[in-house]
Amino acid sequence: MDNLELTSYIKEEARALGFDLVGIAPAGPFEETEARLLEHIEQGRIAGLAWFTKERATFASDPANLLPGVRSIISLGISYLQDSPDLADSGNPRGRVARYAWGQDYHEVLKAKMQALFDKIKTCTGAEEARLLVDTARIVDRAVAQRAGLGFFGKNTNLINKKLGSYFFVAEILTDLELEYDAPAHGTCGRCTRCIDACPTEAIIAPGTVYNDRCISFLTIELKGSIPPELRPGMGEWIFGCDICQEVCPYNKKATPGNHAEFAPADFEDTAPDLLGWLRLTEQEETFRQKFRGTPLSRPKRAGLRRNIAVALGNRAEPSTLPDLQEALENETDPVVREHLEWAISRLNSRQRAEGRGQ
Ligand code: B12
Ligand code: SF4
Ligand code: SF4
Repeated sequence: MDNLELTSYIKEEARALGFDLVGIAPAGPFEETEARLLEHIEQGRIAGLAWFTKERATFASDPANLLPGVRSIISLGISYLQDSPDLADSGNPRGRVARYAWGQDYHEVLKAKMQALFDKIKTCTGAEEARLLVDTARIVDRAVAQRAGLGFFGKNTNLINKKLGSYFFVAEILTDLELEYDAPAHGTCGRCTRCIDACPTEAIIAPGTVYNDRCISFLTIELKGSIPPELRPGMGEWIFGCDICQEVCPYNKKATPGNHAEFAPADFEDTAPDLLGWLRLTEQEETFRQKFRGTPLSRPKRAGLRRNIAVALGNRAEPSTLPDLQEALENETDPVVREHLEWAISRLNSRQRAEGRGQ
């Protein structure tokens, strides 16, 4: 097979394995990316992720650090958007879970698909060496995907594909094979600023610049310990991740859902969970593990999820939830969760006092 035939074969096989997007980029250093990352770190915009150091940023900006002799990067994208039903009122307040976390852990799903693709490539080329990467932060997934033509950077920093919107994961295979390259993607948000205006914690401080430690995604998933009290009201009912800057995006309003079974929830009720039900469910380590095994929701651990549920209940501040919150507080031993439950109770009490004064 010549380069052109091999490139077409890889793209066909990638699509057959379920990838919605595939593009090939040359593997030279990402100099602009490095400059942006270093500036990001210097300005304190990635605070909270201890592993995100200048050394790592520099390493991540040259694919040859991961695979000496690398020539091409096969960039892959897969939609996680699902058609979803309107949920009936459950009686209890509901929380919200970001769409990317509705189904199975995407790292595992994508790794398996990439391995299957590389096995095919190996069979027909004899290629031995490759690196299969997804979300490792040892390479900047979005910068690679933009270079390979998968999408352009939105002002909310997400990569946008004109057909799929931004609800898609990206991953890549580094290889020493010589392939035919795609052109980088270009696109624009125009004068739209909906994501910047809608972000409830003002995490998007300028087009293309997100302050990590203000982002609800970081606060609910990555942050260990206490959530800064001044950011809690903005978190609304999000208990895992946040989709607001994507939900308001015009490109997502007309996006075609991938409806891949792996990213569909086992139960649609869990996409907007009954907060009191989940407060009870997460009381025991064993029930927590059974329920969330193999899903992204196991990441913040039981205490992290309970902490987030407490914030969401505090934001709803519904008087009917007070007995459950008090009972949870009596039985809770984790000091961080206790403090968030106390915060939720104090929000309920202030609301009741305010309503009492208004009568
Ligand atoms: C750290 C991280 C986070 C952090 C910081 C996010 C951030 N915006 O920086 C937190 C925890 C907040 C987070 C949140 C989310 N994340 Co995240 N995250 C990452 C991770 C591991 C590294 C990203 C990074 O390096 N950030 C630092 C900044 C400076 O880099 P960057 O935003 O990628 O931007 C670079 C380029 O893309 C470019 N660029 C970016 N924006 C713009 C804008 C303009 C105008 C220009 C010119 C250039 C440009 O410049 C930078 C350097 O080149 C990547 C995986 C990976 N290995 O790359 C996933 C990744 C970016 N996350 C992803 C997802 C799905 C999310 C969430 C949507 C999850 C959720 N629903 O809660 C949110 C989105 C929040 C948001 N608005 O960004 C996907 C994004 C897919 C996509 N279509 O864009 C990724 C790629 C994971 C994956 N493999 O699929 N994430
Ligand atoms: S994910 Fe939510 S908190 Fe983070 S930048 Fe987008 S809207 Fe803001
Ligand atoms: S909401 Fe508007 S500004 Fe934000 S990413 Fe989408 S098109 Fe761009």
